[in-house]
Order: sequence, then C-alpha cells, then structure tokens
Amino acid sequence: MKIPPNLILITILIVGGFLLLKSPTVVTTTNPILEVTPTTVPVTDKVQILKATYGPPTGFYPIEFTVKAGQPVRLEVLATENGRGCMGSIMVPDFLPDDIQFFTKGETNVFEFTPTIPGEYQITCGMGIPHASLVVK
Ligand SMILES: [Cu+2]
Repeated sequence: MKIPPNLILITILIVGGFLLLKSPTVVTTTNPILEVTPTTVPVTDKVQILKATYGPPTGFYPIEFTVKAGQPVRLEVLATENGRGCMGSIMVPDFLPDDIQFFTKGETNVFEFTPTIPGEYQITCGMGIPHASLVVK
C-alpha cells in the first residue's frame, strides 16, 4: 500500500506542532525555583529579613541595606561583644523612635517595622550617630 504524500506532510505538521506546544513545559521543569514561587501570596506579606552583626573586627556590619517600600522589615543584629560607650546602643529612629536597645554579647537585637516612603534612613546609636544606612526603594 502506498501512503499518500499529503498524509505524510500532515503527520509531520501534527507531530511538529505537538513538540512545539510541549517545549514550554520542558523549559519550566528545568527551572523548578520559578515553579515553587508562591505568586498568589501578596507582596506585602513577605518580611524582608536583614541580618547584621556588631563586634570586632568590623564593628557594625554590613553598613548598608536596601529594602522595598511597603513590605515589612525585620532587622536582626547579633552582638559578638558587649556594647561599649554610646555606640553600644542601637535604634531605628525614623520608624521606632522610642525603641533604644543595647548590645549584649551573644544576644540578638530585633527591630520590626514597615517603611512606606522611599528614601535613605539611618540605623543609629541611641543619640543618633549612624551605624548603617537603610535605603528604601
Ligand atoms: Cu552615640
């Protein structure tokens, strides 16, 4: 039996089209990180965790953070030595003006707030001298 040339052509088109349609799925499975991203969770529910340390040899580190406006921020500062002098205290005056904390070796100071207005803010000692800057975009 002879197969009509048209049938061969149609078969090639169907198989080729099927492979083209399947190809995006293949791309997606090679990038599983994109698949597990919970796109249904509102952006505002994601806490931006900032980790810093206070102590030798660097002092306060890092000295600059960048966060997104409108999303909660949690600043965690681990002290590797007891705070000394006025720089042994810490606060985020623009967001938590009444929350002055002091560094104690081995303990973590935590500050939680939500910046809403883009700009550059300071993480300071209790009297306002900067430890680090916080850029809100
Ligand atoms: Cu000070």
